[in-house]
Amino acid sequence: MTINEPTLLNLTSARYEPLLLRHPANPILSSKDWPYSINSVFNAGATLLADGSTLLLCRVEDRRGLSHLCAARSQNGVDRWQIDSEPTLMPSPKEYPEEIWGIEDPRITFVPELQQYAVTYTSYSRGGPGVSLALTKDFRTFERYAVIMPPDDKDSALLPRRINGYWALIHRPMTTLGAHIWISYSPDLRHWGRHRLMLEARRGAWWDANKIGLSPPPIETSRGWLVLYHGVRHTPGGCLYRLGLALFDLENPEKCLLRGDSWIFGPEADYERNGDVNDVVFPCGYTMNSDGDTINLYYGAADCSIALARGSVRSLLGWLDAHGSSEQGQRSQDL
Ligand code: BMA
Repeated sequence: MTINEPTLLNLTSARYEPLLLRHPANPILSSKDWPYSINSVFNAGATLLADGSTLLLCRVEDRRGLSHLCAARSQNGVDRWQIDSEPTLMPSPKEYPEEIWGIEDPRITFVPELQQYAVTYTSYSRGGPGVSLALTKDFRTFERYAVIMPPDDKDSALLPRRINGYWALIHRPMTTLGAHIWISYSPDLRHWGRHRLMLEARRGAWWDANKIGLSPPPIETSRGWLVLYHGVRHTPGGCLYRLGLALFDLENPEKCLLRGDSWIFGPEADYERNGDVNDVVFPCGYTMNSDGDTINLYYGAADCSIALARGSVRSLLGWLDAHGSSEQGQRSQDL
């Protein structure tokens, strides 16, 4: 037996090197930190601002059950959060009827060409969740593009630059094929087409069977777009949300180069296992340290709080080299 041969022993999670390390201050934000009365705060988009501070655009659920977005800013991305004293982006169902049941799960992409941040979020309409887009320079005023992907669709992020002249949006429509990750292209951020399947949920007993979705926006590396995605395992005890890894071609992002077989991060800590929805880790954003390698992953824990885990892009890529395969990724191209 060589050291690289997979064995039952190294398939047990206890023997895996942890790739994402939980911050000791977790959870870093919860309802008790909020300047106004809320039910819960979770699933936050994240970005670094021009001054180097961290901005989280948090999903806040009020006590009606409807969500809005609220910005929290911190110098170190860990504590001393300055939270907007009132909601930063509220659903506006009069102008945007698709937001009647709230707005959720934002992902933030800084777009150098526009010198603006693109925020994609779920708008919860009578017809189900859809994908909406807004642009902002400062997270105080927003230019809303309204729904860009009709229901049932969510888990979306814009790539930071055009691919062959077109903007590219990753998203997760529900189709008769299942809940898979797709990519679509647009010349102007308003008209979308050339829809392609990017990564499909596996079937049967797999951890990512039946339902997957993009987690934070893809991480651009010299080897490709590194994608953290969530897989949802339906069990008799409820759903289990865990994270996996895949790598996509830089100039042809619908082409999966590598996909890991095992999940790399799942609910373990008490604040991830118990909450409004048990057993959920749900990252919507990350920031990159100045070393160009350390990522700070911000994730919703059990639909109740926001937590932070740190990892290294180099280690994530190394793990994919050791544990990923190109066949699993390639299969979705065959459909
Ligand atoms: C998903 C999304 C997330 C949520 C998760 C667990 O479908 O709606 O907002 O955190 O379910 O409830």
